[in-house]
Amino acid sequence: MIDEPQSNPLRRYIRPGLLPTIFCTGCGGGTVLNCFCKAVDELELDPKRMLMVTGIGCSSWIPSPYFLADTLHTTHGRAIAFATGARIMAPQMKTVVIAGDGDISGIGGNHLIHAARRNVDLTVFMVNNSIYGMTGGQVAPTTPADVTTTTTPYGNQEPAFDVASLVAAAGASYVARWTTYHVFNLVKAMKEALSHSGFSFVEIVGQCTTSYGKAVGKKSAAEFLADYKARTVRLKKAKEMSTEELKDKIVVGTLKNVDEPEFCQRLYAVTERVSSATAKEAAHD
Ligand SMILES: Cc1ncc(C[n+]2csc(CCOP(=O)(O)OP(=O)(O)O)c2C)c(N)n1
Ligand SMILES: [Mg+2]
Repeated sequence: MIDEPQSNPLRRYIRPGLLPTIFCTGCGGGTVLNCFCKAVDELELDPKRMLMVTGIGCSSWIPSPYFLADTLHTTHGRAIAFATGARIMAPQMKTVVIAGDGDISGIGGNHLIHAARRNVDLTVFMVNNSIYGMTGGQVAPTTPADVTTTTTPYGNQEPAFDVASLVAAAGASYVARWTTYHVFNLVKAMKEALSHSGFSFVEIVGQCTTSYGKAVGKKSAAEFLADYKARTVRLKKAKEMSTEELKDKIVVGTLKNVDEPEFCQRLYAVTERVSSATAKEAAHD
């Protein structure tokens, strides 16, 4: 995105004076920001009634400072914990988390699964670049096996998390996965997630042309996007494929979209019940 206010109607969602972004050339962060602005615009959401919560990492810069709304830029791995508290106390705000794979599924993994289990009304966009990008390319729980990173010089000996499946199994009521190649599908999924009541989660497989590019020998966004295109399998087709056939594939689509009781509403209802019972008891005393 170029900092020319009149050139792009989505420019009004970006905090003034900050473009071009500080993202590396070819980084997927700009695409995610662009798609998010588009989703907000198409849904006609008022950014004044949105709270963006994030942690630490390159992907955490997408909402903060770039998106022009209230932001809570928290510590590494704690975005969902802060967002849960904010969502409970400020239900008038649409609470959205955008952060990296390390932040959300590594250090913040426990917050993630419990927020999903509780079905807290949060929208979470996890940018999965398969690495700790900002800190120079350390292995993440999402790094595929055998990839050589700065902390796995002989190749990663651990399998990668399938974060979208993990979150779906933990109890989230909306879960999807797309890549930065699939911009139209991504905008649609973002709109669905933002419109959903309950824990909604979109895993966005996106390129880190610097740290992960170094790890896998890719230099440009074009190389990454061609690779995403080649390795993507739609969920429906994936269901007919064997584990062996699905090795190295990126399964995309809506993994889950159900209506389940949402945590904050349950919390407000029980609080109301207990406080009116306490008030009645006090009136009898
Ligand atoms: C408690 C704590 N541990 C470690 C760090 C260092 N640190 C900052 S960002 C980061 C990883 C970022 O990776 P990710 O969340 O995937 O974001 P990316 O930069 O890849 O978008 C780490 C390890 C920190 N800031 N705080
Ligand atoms: Mg990362």
